[in-house]
Amino acid sequence: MKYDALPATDPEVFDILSGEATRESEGLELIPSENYASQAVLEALGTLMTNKYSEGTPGRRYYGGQTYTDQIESLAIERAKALFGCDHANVQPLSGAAANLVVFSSWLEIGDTVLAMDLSHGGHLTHGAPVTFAAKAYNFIRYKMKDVATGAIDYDDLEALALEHRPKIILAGFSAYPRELDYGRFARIAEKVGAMAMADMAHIAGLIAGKVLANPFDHGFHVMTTTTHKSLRGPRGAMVLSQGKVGNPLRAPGKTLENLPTLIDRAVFPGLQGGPHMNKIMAIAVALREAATPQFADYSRQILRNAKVLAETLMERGCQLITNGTDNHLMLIDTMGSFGKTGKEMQERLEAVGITLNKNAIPDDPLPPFKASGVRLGTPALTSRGLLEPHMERIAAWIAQVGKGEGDPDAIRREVRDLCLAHPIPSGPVERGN
Ligand code: DSN
Repeated sequence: MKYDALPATDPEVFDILSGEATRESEGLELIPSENYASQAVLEALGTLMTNKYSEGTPGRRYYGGQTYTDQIESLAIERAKALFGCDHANVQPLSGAAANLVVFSSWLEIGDTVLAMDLSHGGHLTHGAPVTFAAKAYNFIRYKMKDVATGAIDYDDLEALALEHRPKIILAGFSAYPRELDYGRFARIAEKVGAMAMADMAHIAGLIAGKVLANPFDHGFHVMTTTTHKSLRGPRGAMVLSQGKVGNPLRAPGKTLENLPTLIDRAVFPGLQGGPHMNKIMAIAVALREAATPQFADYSRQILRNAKVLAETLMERGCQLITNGTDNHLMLIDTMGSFGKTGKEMQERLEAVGITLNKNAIPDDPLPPFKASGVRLGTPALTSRGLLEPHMERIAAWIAQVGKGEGDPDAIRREVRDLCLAHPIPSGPVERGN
């Protein structure tokens, strides 16, 4: 992309931007929650829509001058509803953590119980890890994988936990779980105990949009949260999607599932946030349009094909994968078990050859999270730059070489850069304009 004013106004900032552009262009991005937004998304993000305050929802704002903010937010909402098949979308949450808190605060009273996946078994920090505000406000009960070798969840145990603790929310979702969930079973358990069925699909929203993974709404879920920048490939933001009657509490007050859309809107504003970021909402609208195309469905299929080959080749080359494979875009390597190296050490050694991934806890990890016994990796960003199955085999070989301390790191770095330069990132280089 070309920049006219920035290099002259603030050369220091432009230098930092150029550095990041080089890093992204010349290195392989394997963090499964990261991706490359398209040039169209970046253009929408960098607009004067950032100038406008617009607390409220389309048609019900607190400040004047909302003709175009109403248009763009309504467009984003309609596109989100159509893509994911739901009654309502709130596109204002600033991040996935905020979106999850929106749902909790819309539905729960302080002290109420939530049943969610344990952090070291793949759940997310915001699903009740003790360090979070939500864990201080609500009572989280955690379920785990029954069998780490396959990733299987014992749904009879889950049902027994639900019957014992009577949660108000049962949360299905993850940030480090490589297997598909049985959403129908989750929803039936939620119904049995009168709980809301909530999915956090931040990692897999693009794969649901591309129809290569199951959509929890097709299985009776009431609400889903997602970020917009992972496999969905939009700007950094989030959405809360729900079933229910839009505007209902105005006619029939109360915390009922029918009223969910309005409870969620009110939890966003005035409950937790102020003015929405309209430039970001404009970019979300663009990303949602892109995600509804046949090309995006092809992209989603390729993410899964690439992940299968990456996982299989890693295992052939001596990497122990948690659950022994993947059904989605991500995988976890037990680096202590595979190479006697902590996740931190593997992350640093791989970064030195131009491969970025993140250290990650493995189930019931004895090491602290800043060291961790594993690394997490995935294929959405690799696939966005057009890399295919044969490239996954090469990448797996580099990771295994680094793990075993084989090969010349400088030579690997050169090969990684060559591969990257042959497959540019979608938004192209950062360049000076005039
Ligand atoms: N930080 C995101 C991830 O990497 O999974 C989730 O918040």
